[in-house]
Amino acid sequence: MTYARTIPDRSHDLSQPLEKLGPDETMKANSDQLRGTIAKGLLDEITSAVPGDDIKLMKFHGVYQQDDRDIRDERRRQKLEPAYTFMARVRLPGGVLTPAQWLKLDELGRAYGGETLRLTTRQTFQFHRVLKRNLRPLMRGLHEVLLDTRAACGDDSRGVMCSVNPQLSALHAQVSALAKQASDHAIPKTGAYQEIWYGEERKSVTGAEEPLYGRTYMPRKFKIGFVIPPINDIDVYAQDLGFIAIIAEGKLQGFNVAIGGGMGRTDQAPHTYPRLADVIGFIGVEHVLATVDAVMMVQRDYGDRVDRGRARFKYTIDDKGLDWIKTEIEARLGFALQPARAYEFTSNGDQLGWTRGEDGREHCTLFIENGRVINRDDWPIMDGLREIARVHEGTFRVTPNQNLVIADIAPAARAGIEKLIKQFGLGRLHSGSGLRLNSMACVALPTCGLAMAESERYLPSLVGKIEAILAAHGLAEEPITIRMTGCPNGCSRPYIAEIGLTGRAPGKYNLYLGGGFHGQRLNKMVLENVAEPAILELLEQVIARFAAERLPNERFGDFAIRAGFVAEVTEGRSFND
Ligand code: SRM
Ligand code: SF4
Repeated sequence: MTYARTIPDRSHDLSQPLEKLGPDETMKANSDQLRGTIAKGLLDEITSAVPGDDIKLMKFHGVYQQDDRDIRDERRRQKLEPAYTFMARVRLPGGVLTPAQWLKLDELGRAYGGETLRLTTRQTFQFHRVLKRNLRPLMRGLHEVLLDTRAACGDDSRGVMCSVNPQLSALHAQVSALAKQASDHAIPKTGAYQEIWYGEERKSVTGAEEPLYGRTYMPRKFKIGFVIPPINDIDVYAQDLGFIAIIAEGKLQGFNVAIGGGMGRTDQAPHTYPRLADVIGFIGVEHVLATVDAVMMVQRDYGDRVDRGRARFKYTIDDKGLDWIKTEIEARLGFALQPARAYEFTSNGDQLGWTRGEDGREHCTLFIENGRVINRDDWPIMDGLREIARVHEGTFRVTPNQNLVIADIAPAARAGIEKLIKQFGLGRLHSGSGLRLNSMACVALPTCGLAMAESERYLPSLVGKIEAILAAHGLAEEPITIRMTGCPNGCSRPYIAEIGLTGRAPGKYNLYLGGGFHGQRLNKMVLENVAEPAILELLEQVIARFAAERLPNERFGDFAIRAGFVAEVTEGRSFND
């Protein structure tokens, strides 16, 4: 698809003077298009941290400064600076990568990332515990295999998601190519990244260095995703801008456009809330990039630049009104959206195990619990995947549920891959219960600076206890979505799970029930700030009644509402407070 940006840049014409906006706006505007003093700070050997605003600016480069929270207090007692390291997030539109790229990620993870890789809920990889001095070698290593970390974080267009959908080979190729194009199109264009990380000379540019973003970039992060029904694996209603593929007679007709999804909220701040996206119309395939521009420009121009807590697109839409926003988008597009077309979702999970695409190629989706790729004592997951990457001739796809598809396997090569899966025990990964196979946890402690409670390190054991209850009621195989986070920010999209848990304090969680099985309905809080015994006690009651009273094919989340465990949940948008 070719598309030339023609819409005039308005970003320097902010609605208010810079000094009246939030401090982050001044920081961005004064950063010399994301350069700041990052290059200098990387060379300072006195501290393992970077100074001041560079911490925030580095996010636009996909890098977060963190410290090991497990030893934070001990270091403070010893009067040592915190154990600073960095998280680096790869930009991987649609989660597709080659075996050569896998091997490089594996090598870099072993060398600089604590011998582990983390698959994320937006289909990419994170390296944790990278020392400051290793950041440049890491970035250059990624560059060798045409990967980067640009805009993986920051107030810009984040990692663009795309359904993995192994069976629909041709459609997947078409839509995932669009996701890649959208990502390349929407990320910042500043040369800062190449200068800082690859050591390139600054190039002179004619005109604005950032035609779309100007000096102040977006008011907040902006998330785009493409979904191919019937599997809503990307949770399209959680995206700021979602494209829902409309297929007729096996051909891509275009996309329904959904706007205004988002998960983040703050406890006891009812003006912050998760929100599901609204479908506002249909566009042809040729209008995808123009729609990306139009929607981003509306948010760029009208998003809240004073209060970051209200700066996501969902709040702009609620403050201005959906019709008003739609009119603004259409004005920038220069045409009216067509009426939305019919589509249907059936689930938001992954189809695990082997599937065959319409072109005869084989695909194997492996369950990777909470996306953690690591060698455990008796279970060398990282080694196993490296061996597969050494012989595999297709691609890998990271799924939005933190799982991994070994994709595009020629039928003759299947036996070899199966042998390796068996040899390294990777098949063990998908022998779990229906609950475990539909579980997701965010990273949380010890690296996430915002975590209030454990998530990735705790969910597997909690799931084990719920599994025992399910098994006692004959429901071990029942697919139920459960998602946990260490704080209310919602990184594992817990507010659309059938069972959602968000951390409040060490060992304490809010429990949510009633989310829709295909991501169509927000759940509702049923217990606030409680520990494991209370969580298990309530779940025992709901599960026992579900086993006894469910209707044919009734989902756990639907039952929790019908049985009255969850009050007042409406289809579509609903708020938790
Ligand atoms: Fe997230 C911040 C991890 C997906 C909502 N998220 C963070 C940070 C960077 C913490 C920070 O700001 O210091 C976490 C880093 C932890 C660590 O140590 O690695 C973090 N988010 C993650 C990941 C790795 C979770 C995971 O276990 O997979 C996911 C990486 C995605 C990626 O590859 O790009 C991740 N985060 C999400 C999602 C899910 C999604 O996008 O589909 C959401 C909810 C959707 C949304 O944005 O509304 C999400 N993360 C947040 C928020 C709340 C934003 C808000 O609007 O309020 C924050 C906090 C913030 O931005 O201020 C946050
Ligand atoms: Fe950290 Fe909270 Fe996101 Fe979990 S949900 S990774 S604790 S910001």
